[in-house]
Amino acid sequence: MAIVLRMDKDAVAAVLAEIGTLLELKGENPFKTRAYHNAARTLEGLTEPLSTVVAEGRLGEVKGIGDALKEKITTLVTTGRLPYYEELKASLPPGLVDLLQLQGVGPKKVKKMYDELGIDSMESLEAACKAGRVAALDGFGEKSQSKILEAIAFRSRFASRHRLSDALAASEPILEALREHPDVIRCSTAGSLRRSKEVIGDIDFLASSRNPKSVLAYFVQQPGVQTILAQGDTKASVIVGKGIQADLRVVADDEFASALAYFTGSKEHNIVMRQRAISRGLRLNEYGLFRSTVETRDPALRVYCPDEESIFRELGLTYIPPELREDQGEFAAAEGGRLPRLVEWTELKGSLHNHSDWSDGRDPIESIIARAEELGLSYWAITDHSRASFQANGLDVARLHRQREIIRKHNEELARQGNEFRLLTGSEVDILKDGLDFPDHELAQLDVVVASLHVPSSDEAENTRRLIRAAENPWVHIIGHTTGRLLLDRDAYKINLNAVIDACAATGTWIELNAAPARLDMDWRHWHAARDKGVRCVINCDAHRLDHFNWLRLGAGVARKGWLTKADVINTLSLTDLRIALHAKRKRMGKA
Ligand code: DGT
Ligand code: CA
Ligand code: CA
Ligand code: ZN
Repeated sequence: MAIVLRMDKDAVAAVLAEIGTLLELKGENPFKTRAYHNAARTLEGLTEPLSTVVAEGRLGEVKGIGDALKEKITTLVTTGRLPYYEELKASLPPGLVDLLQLQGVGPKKVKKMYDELGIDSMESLEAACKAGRVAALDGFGEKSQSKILEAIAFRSRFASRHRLSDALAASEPILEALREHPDVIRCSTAGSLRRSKEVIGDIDFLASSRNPKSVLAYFVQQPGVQTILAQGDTKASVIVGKGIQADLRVVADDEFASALAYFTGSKEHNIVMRQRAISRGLRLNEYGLFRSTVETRDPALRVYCPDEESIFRELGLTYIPPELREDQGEFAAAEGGRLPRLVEWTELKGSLHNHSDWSDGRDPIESIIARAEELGLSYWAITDHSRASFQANGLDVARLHRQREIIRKHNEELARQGNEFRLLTGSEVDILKDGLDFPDHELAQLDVVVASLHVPSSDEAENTRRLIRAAENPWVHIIGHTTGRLLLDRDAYKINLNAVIDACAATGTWIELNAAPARLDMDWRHWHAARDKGVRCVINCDAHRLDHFNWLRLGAGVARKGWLTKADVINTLSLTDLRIALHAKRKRMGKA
């Protein structure tokens, strides 16, 4: 039987997980709700296409999928719909599920607040908290009421902010489409997206054309556009991707360079640019650079600037890459011709912190090799979790040994084929309260050791002490996701970052720039200073599945924002030089 796939496994998994949640909100028995959540996870981990499994009638053989689930999954896959789910969803107020996004608010609490106080939305929850009615509920109290209010405030602070990766994913197809339009002369993204900010408010596009109307009409019809907010003669605003606003401005081509500089910002950078113009008897605005002592856009006064480079040159500066335009020292450097040549993502040769299906990664080592080769990388470290991360299926010593042996065999096979790509063995070893999760003699056997703090204390001094101790361990190469932040979700844990940076500088321990879109940790704001202290950076994917390999590019954008050059980034080294670098700390500490 050939079947038409109406829904892929991730979409089906999302529906099953939502059914589980809806059932929890209804107070269904935990066995039933858990069955849906488990099935969702099982599907996510499936290594062959779901359509094949369904078509060959093998769904019932998948662990944890009984008859009821089998029928529902088949319906979803073949029709793209499930009446049971739709009815279930309709039987509850739509705002109820939103409440689960609040930290510390689970289905039990939501159900109780709904049953007893009729709370069915963020608004009614906030009102009830402010009136003290939530505190009065059995099992809640003043403390959990004020926690809920804090969580609501936290969430609204981020409602109109988006992760860079989501903004890039939404903007790239639109930019491609604009490039192809015959009426578009030049186009670019601008704003915080072009500056590679880790979190952005809205997407800014700029295009030049003699026919702005046709370009704007084309823009608002792009497949990614969900809503048109406004459409004028030179500007349109739409909603794209995961609810992100995007603006397109269309200008005449001789205004393109100044408009691009202006709308790229940042505001702080623009203010200095404008002052530099004024101090030279010029005026700089979004329409151009003008020989004038008053505000103008008179074409007769225009200083010919076909590109951004020429604007900077007129103002006595070398070209400042967009990532550096934050008024954080770029002017002094550009004046003296001392701007660094920033690292390019194509210079990266691999990633030194990644997971496989031995711990909580999705893919087997064979697929990881194939993907890395396909991308033309030189090396890829497998650093699965250590045993303390039991929820992530962390490896104990016996499994670590077995994995090391298997990787060694893969490398032998690669060598036999004359292939120069190599896997590196490793571990993302947990930093525990009193040391690392593996003894030194185990770490000593590994090519790459990343040490990460996954369960921090609430005490800053304690966390700082633990990280410094990890840096002082001769076998640890890299401190992983240094602050533990999750962008728009969880703040960094308490830590004296300067003290950790100093310890890394003193011991020759590298700091990771974790390129996962939610992390981008350590933050770009600290890299310039860390680099000056002698700390080197490793841009790591922390990949848990094959599509995470693309994060190298995201990480490089943020590294550029931290002023880093090729020489500052360890994983631009060739495999031979990397091996030497991996030995350097151990050698220095008299261990190798
Ligand atoms: P976002 O969208 O909040 O992540 O940040 P941006 O930087 O993209 O800001 P946005 O979209 O409000 O404006 C884009 C650029 O336009 C901004 O980086 C600088 C420029 N700009 C906007 N408003 C002003 C302003 O009032 N003064 C100056 N000097 N520049 C401005
Ligand atoms: Ca913007
Ligand atoms: Ca904007
Ligand atoms: Zn980790």
